[in-house]
Amino acid sequence: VGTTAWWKDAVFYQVYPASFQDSNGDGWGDIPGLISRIDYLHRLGVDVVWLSPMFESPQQDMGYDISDYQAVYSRYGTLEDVDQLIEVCHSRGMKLILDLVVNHTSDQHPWFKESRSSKTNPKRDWYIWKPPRYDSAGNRMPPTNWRGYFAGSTWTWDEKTEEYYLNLYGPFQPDLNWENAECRAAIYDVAMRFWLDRGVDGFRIDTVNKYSKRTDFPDAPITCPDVPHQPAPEMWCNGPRIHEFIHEMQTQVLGPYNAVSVGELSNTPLPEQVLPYVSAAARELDMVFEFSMIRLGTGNLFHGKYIYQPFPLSALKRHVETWQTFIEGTDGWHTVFCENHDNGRAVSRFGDDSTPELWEASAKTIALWQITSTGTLFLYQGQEIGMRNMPESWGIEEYKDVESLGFYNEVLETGDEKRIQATLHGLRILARDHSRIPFQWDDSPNAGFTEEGVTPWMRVHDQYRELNAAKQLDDPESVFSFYAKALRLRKEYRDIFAHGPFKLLEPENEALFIYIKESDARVSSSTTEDTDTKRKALVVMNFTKSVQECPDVSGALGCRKGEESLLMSTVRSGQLALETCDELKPWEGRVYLNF
Ligand code: TEU
Repeated sequence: VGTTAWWKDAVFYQVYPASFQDSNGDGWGDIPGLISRIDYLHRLGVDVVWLSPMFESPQQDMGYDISDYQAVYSRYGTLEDVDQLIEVCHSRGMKLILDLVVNHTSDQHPWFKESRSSKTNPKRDWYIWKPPRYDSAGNRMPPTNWRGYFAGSTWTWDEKTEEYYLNLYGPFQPDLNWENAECRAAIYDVAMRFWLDRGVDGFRIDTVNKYSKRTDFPDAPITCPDVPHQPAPEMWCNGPRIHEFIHEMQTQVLGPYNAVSVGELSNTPLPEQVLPYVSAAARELDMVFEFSMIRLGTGNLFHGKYIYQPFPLSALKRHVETWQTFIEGTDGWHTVFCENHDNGRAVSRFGDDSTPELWEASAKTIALWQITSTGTLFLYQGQEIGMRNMPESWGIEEYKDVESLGFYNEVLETGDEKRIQATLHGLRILARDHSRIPFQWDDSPNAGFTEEGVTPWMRVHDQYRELNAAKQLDDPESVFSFYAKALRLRKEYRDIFAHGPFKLLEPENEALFIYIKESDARVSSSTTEDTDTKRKALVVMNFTKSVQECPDVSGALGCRKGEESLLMSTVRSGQLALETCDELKPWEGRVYLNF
């Protein structure tokens, strides 16, 4: 009922190929391994698989440094494996989207090899080259004082042609020059049409707001006087031509192929900045990831990102409220997510994994929060079984991520012991590595991720014998079973959960997270539309480890006492006696309906 695009109700699931399932015993996940697990995803209720980069790459940023957009990194498999994955997904009524990484290539990409070969090479202008500056003592300096995402300057000196090239990320990730129309045309052809022609259904678009930089390349204000390079996301985020470029990508490629698109929109904290990307009339993107909520706990995005900043529940609720409501009354759409490959695990960051009981309760309550939220729902591999951050006891040698190590090595050089310990503490909560340890399938050696006796590329969590999918699949009370059931209910009550307007209650309450979701008449199958009998849900979640008083449910729902019904509870069945509903157990979540 209600003509809404398929991707608004679809459940997306991000697979990080290196860590999902190894099929050939090299300790590295691969596409045949993923294919062997598609039925598991189908059973969970996944409609679309988002596969993080599996392209040819030197793997210095886990495949977000691509050296050939039309080849598959050998440890992941072959082009034929991808064709088979597309076939297997489509045969189950599922879809597949790939990761489109076109802000930069690897420095090993032929385009860059040509561009750096000489100042007159036809592809010189496909990347961003600038002559050096010199300080008063005649020392060579980068063109600007900008700091990149992995610590250090955004400029790398190239001896051969004696110029710097721009790299917002690692020196091995030179930025493509989107000002060059020939370069953009090649991106659309080589990185996009090639895969759409093979049957891929769309893209998650990496760093989607960074293609248009300030072309005057000014220095950034000095905000971190103790380091030579300054945070400057305003120099390359949401730049002067970004909407022109994204609109061009839509009209030239995404639209003609009817490809679904979800953009990664970091450093864009204002709704009025986000709406232009997702307004249907603008014909840019279908939806975006906005990062304010998931960034909670990180310090200053750049220099202090891994100095952990505790935050109150009210801060999380305010971000949720902003992003649950900003599309109301507009032709925009949004996404719901709390995990991905760039962040620590939700149950460790926003829940409580300090005891098995609190871990299970908070993992389920996080599931309730996600599943009752408006927008397209994205799950990250392992979230559905409550996978946790690496044990605190693990040392820095278990962290492989170029960003984690960039920040750690930078602080190590300062010799500031206090800051070093603070950075390690922050990494133990926030590092991108936590979401990249091998998927815990079962209690066999290496958690069933790879064969016994093989050393996986990252260490398997010590707790895999207790926390694994096999243990949960047939337990009706497990985190997995809760997700599967809740996903079905999200579909059944899509007018309320996936589409309905959000209203936060008790915003300053630092223990309870309570909101009302109403039915969106445009997609509702029920006929009663007058306001007081409009279908509504009340979501009540205890975000603490202590018992809390339950609010007045019928009052909040605006219905007569006893008319409300309990749709979902995170408490194991049999433990919840309705007559004691005036108390919420630690990390208990409930969803009531007013019908
Ligand atoms: O992330 C872009 C991005 O902004 C993140 O790098 C995030 O801001 C961060 O972790 C630094 O603060 C995308 C990919 O998701 C990430 O894995 C890649 O490392 C990055 O782009 C470069 O391609």
